[in-house]
Amino acid sequence: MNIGIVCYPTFGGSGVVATELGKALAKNGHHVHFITYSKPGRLDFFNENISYHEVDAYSYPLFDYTPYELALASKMVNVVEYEKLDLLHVHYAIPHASAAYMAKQILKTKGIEIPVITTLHGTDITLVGKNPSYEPVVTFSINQSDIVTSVSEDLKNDTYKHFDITRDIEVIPNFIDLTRFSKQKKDHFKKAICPNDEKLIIHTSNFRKVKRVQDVMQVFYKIKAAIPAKLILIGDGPERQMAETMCREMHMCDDVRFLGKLDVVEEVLSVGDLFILPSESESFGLSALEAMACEVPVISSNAGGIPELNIQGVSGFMSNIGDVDDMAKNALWVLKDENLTKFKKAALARAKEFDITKILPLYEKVYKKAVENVHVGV
Ligand code: GMT
Repeated sequence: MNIGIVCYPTFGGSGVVATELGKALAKNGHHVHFITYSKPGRLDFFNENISYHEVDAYSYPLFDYTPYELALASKMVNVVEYEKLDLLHVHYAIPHASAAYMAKQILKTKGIEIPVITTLHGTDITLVGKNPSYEPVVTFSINQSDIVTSVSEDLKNDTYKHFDITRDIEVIPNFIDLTRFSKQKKDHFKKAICPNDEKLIIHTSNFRKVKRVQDVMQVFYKIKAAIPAKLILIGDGPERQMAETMCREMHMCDDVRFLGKLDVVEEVLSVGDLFILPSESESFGLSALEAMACEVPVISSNAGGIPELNIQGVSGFMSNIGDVDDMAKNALWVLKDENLTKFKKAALARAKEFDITKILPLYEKVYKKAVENVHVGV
């Protein structure tokens, strides 16, 4: 198939899922056209089945806000028409689903029927989408998509709760490429970070408020009070300064490293003993799945779709949002030498259930259905 993928090219989870999906589809023989405003981070290689179309949003002194959505819709029209796409798959509703709706209507006037598949990822529903500034457009564009998927049951339920949705939403969970995310031998790295065999705790996020990075610092403080441990934080965002200040005030700077944004997360995860994800809201928790694939058990909150991934007492533990005492207690239990190996194995076993080879056919099935329905005029 000739597939158009529209996504954010940034480090965020939805962009990662869209890019990895496109790469896997290309490997399976489809031609994938990425349409976005800059090249996605994980697309820095040549593949004959992958094309990249940059959206160039022309600005003008009159505009206080550049109308990106219009430029995106125009680019979609152009690519669908000239590359003869079979479908458009847009990731993250805002503004991709409404731009796709507009492109679809324009293409209709040219005699081209293009099915639009919208995948909901999380904050497009739980945080941003339900804001009155966007809600009517999000509701409309979800209802107008040919097929809608969400990355967890919880996100699907949230979508029905917050929007007046009149159509089915299919759940297709996020996935992991185990050929990339698997434990690598990085003993020298572990030795450099943990010279005295300390336990290594890892957190990865975009450091937004929903991630509750302050809880990561609190939990680590409590772990460190009980056993020798180090903390690595990967990523960057608005709460990083707060976390660094907390780190100084708690006198733990010698044991905490902020690595910023990193392409090779799997190399760090390979030497981790425990992953912390205390989010206030999380539709799925892709970062936790990446950790589990590298044999790192997860201490998390029980927010959103996390319980669909992390199995209580098996791949790690979940606590109520903000319950840092319980998180620290569970972390210390997992980190006990007699328990750790069992949890690491269980984390990997759970991750294998989300292997991309199992999830890719679900998307291919959706694509087939969307294209068939368009041809029979459903
Ligand atoms: O985590 C974020 O805030 C980024 C956001 C995104 O869309 O880029 O992530 C969301 O989508 C990911 C991929 O489907 C999910 O794994 C994350 O759980 C979800 N984040 C939230 O719901 C907060």
